Amino acid sequence: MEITASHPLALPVGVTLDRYIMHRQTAFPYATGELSQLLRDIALAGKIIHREVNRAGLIDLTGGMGVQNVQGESQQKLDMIANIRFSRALKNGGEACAIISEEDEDIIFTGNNNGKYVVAIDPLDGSSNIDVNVSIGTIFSIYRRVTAIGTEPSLADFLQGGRRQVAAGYILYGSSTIMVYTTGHSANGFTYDASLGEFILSHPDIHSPADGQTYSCNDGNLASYEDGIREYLTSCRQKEYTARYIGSLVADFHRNLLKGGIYLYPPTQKSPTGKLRLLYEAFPLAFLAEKAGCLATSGHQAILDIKPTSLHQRTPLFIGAPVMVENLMGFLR
Ligand code: AFP
Repeated sequence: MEITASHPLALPVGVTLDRYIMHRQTAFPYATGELSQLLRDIALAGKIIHREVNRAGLIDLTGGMGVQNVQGESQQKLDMIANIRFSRALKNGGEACAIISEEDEDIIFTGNNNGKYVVAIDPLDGSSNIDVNVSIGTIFSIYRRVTAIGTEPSLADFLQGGRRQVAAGYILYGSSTIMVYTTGHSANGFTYDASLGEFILSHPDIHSPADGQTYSCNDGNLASYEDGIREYLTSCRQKEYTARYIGSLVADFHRNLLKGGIYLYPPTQKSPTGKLRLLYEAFPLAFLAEKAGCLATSGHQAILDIKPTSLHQRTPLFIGAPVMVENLMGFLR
């Protein structure tokens, strides 16, 4: 059989996430493999969520639970399922000693007090989009614990500050499922091939465009934005930029990361300190963004420089192409 250049067999399957993680691990002589295993546990839970999201409408997984989470937001069935899947994967994996999740008020102790890491996670972000087949995502952030190994982890393990993250990333369940993460070096994306059950390296060493012409914010909140933000948005319109807002942070962020753009969630009257959560939304995306050449700010300081004081703390967030973020900063007083 002749295998031409366009024949499917001519295309290599590529590097799997497992192989990539193993390869990266060998680049660090003292790495013991625990962080690698933790990333694999997260990817495994991501595959399970991919499956649940894809059949949600068929097995009655859409719709609300009729209860609110700790944020006062209505909890969807898939929110709860994703929370259980990730908590279970991290508990069973054995590397994480504690977890915080958007869905739980307090620290979840995994019982693995010998684990070196803690994980902050938003198991399913953008969940108001679940019922209408719009992209949603998981966001995660990993720290090496500061409390002694073998003891019970504490709040201090989670309030270290964004620059102390050892890995962070997201899984976007969109037109395809993709996991993008960094361990503090490059940012890399792995697209899920469901037929193989593998994440395959599809976006190596992501470098985001320095500038862009897309802005993403909830225009319905315009009246309650501060003047500087309104003026910035007016300038975007005058320049005939494109407005794109999915209402799923991961999806909006991912698009802007690849194509160039800015995502804005400023303070509003309803959410005067911002809506998004610092530990499991802003910190991980800011960490990843900086590795890909983007900027992330609260309007007053770099997101990664914010000193966290509580688990579910909120922050305003302006994140994306550096030229656009700097331009926006010029409008803030
Ligand atoms: P949900 O998970 O409640 O849908 O919130 C999603 C989110 O945290 C983030 O993903 C969106 O960008 C943002 O909130 C959307 O908020 P608005 O609906 O206020 O624009």
